[in-house]
Amino acid sequence: MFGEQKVCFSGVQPSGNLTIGNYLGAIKNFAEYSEKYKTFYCVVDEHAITVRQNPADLRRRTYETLALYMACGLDPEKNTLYVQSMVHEHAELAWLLNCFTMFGELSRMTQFKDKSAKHADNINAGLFTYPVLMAADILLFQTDVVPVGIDQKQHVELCRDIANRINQIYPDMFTVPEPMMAKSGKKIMSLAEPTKKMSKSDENANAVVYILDDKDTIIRKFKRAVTDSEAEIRFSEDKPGVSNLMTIYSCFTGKNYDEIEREFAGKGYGDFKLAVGEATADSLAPVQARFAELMADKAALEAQMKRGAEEASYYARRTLSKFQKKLGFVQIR
Ligand code: AQP
Repeated sequence: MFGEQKVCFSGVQPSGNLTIGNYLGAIKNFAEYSEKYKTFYCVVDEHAITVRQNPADLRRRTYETLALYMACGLDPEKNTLYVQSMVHEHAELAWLLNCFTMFGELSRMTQFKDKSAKHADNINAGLFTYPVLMAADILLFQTDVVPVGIDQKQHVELCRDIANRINQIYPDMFTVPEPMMAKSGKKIMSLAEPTKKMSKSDENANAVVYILDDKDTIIRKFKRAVTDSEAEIRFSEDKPGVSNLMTIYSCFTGKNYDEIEREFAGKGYGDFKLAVGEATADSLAPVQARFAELMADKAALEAQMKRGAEEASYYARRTLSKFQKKLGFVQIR
């Protein structure tokens, strides 16, 4: 909370091409918060380097992620849109928070366990302390709500624990944030292994639908999606593949599961998969068209990066300096 206004913060890593999981679980919902909250949406490039990145790809994806924010309806006049590494207070606050975060807490983070299994040759300290940087991202803006997919809920809970711990020592230092999850779409699953989350860094491109995939590719990927041996379109825990497709269809069409079951009663998976592909492609088409326009004007994106970083820094500086003062750091202005 800054003054009377409640704050919303979220971020997306430019660690790969963004997926419909990132879109439905996070970005699509960001715009809804602009009316009610002071919103900060960040391209979290510092998080992305916990896994090795090709520098040229990281740079390109940073522009692309910012452009996608705008293409998905985030108006830079109503939202602070910026790049994390351009606001040095993120990394500075992260160090301070490290000193209030326990080794045991970080060891319990499931994303750390998953990512260290996946990148066994590079289990770096950044991968381990990633949730502390995320806590800094959030606490820097005295954030009230954090829209995220379910995979990030554990990190927001750790952020709350860190904030509460610090507030006990230094009363009223940080606003304690709440995670906000979409009713539907908070966990979109892989098309190849529907018990696993859809991830932008998945090596199997057929398991993932990217926001920027063209219509033919989207339809082809849905046609190949793993389902089951029945031919019944029904939402059920024992039908993870079909249920995932129903969730995606529901998110893009606004229809609920009962309506979808009725719509496809007596029809086979072929018809259903085609309908999911078409609904997805048609919904993404305007985003893709706007994205192409935005990417054509690199100077405008850079101007936005600069303006966004200045706006974010103004608030970030206030929180950081308040905390430094409480900690006993000498401050001479
Ligand atoms: N499959 C998903 N379903 C719903 N929400 C999802 N999110 C990610 N995957 C899904 C949400 O998207 C936001 C941005 O995610 P991130 O860039 O911080 O990284 P992540 O959570 O680690 O997502 P990825 O796609 O799996 O990235 P990689 O492969 O680099 O690790 C978050 O709010 C996240 O919850």
